[in-house]
Amino acid sequence: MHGNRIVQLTLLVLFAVTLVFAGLPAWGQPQPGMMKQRCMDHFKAMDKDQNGSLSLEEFSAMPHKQANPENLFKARDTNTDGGLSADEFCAGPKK
Ligand SMILES: [Ca+2]
Ligand SMILES: [Ca+2]
Repeated sequence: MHGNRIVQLTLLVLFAVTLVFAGLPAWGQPQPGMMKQRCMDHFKAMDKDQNGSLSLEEFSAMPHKQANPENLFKARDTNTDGGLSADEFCAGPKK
């Protein structure tokens, strides 16, 4: 039936439009949770012994643009316990 085909086409277009609009927010600016998640993945990849803390050695294994990873490490070690927790690592250097 000719009419049936138009209904099917309309439904298909509506479906496609819904998909695009549902997907748009994800393609827009990064959501705060996504940035954190990416940082956590990074942290886990660097935590070689997986004790939930980055030692200076583990931190230094990351290729840094700066010549002195120890300074970067100390700037992030907020509680100065000699290890970086995921929170310390993701929070970035202290002010
Ligand atoms: Ca570790
Ligand atoms: Ca620490």
